Amino acid sequence: MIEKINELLRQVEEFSPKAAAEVEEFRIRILGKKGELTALMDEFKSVAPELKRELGQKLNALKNEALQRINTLKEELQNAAADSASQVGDMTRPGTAEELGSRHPISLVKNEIVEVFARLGYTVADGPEIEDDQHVFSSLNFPPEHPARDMQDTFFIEKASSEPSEKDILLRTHTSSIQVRTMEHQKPPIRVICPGRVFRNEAISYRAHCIFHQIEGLYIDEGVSFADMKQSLLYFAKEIFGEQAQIRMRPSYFPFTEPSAEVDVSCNLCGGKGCPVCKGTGWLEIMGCGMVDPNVLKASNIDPEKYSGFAFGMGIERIAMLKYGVKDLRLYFENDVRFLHQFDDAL
Ligand code: 2NL
Repeated sequence: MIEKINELLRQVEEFSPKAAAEVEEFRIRILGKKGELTALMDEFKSVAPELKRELGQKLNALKNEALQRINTLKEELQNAAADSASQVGDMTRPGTAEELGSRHPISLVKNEIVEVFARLGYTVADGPEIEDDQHVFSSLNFPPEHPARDMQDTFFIEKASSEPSEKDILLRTHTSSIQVRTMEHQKPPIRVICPGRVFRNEAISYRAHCIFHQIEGLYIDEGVSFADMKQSLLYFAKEIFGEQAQIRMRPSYFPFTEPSAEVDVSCNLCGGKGCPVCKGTGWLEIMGCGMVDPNVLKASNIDPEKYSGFAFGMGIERIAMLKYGVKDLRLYFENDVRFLHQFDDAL
């Protein structure tokens, strides 16, 4: 009898049906009124008393194992059938909703800035990230010995020699190269706004990154003045930082503009009284600007006797930091959804 029990146990363990109907057949064959286990139970009644204990335990174990295996197999096969039916079947079942993403804060701020200048008649221009020496440095009046042309500051893709060369191929370090290309292909009046990624060989920290985003603007026509620039940039500051915003200009230097200035906006946290964000000054630096240097116009075949213009440039990360209180630049590049979802409603 013990062999019969072991043989049945083996059958139960090895049973691997393909359909629920096979399981029911198996159940009847083993556990049914005329089933094999039922027959063993009858046989058990007449075994010798000294064997009853051991055989009784074995029989019970077999019965439990058979019941459990049959129930799990039934359930598994029914679920599988339901799954495959639902894949092709009921088209009216509600779908699973995909989680919505949100716009990156850099894109939000870029779009906002572009829209402000679009209202002043600027159109967006684009250009390559991989550039040549001419469009990034030479045409912008950078002297050959300027530190920005150094290997230490710029990512070169092809460098002809240790000296600056017309043949050098590099990652653009500012989006001014887009404006140079615009001046080459378009006659004044020119009014373009140029957003894009720029690349500088810097150690990464909370305040510096090797990739960041800039927006530059360029306006060239007959009789464009410093006063025009100041009024345009004041309008920009009020649109981005609020109607109460004031600007001030401090003298500065860029190779491509003369005169040049840094633009500060009144601190919107303390209203100009002085706080930790503006380091007690009441002012925050937001961009650089200036009147386009005659050498830059000449390099792109625009007559500096006839035309004048102004240009400005700002870091999008910096504007977004001031607008949203972001304290660490690296957050923009890590794409942690806990950071990104804070801008869900900023659309
Ligand atoms: C800054 C300063 C500036 C410009 C960018 C420019 C472009 C051309 C000609 C003349 Cl094609 N100037 N761009 C002018 C002044 C400042 O950027 O601090 N940017 C983050």
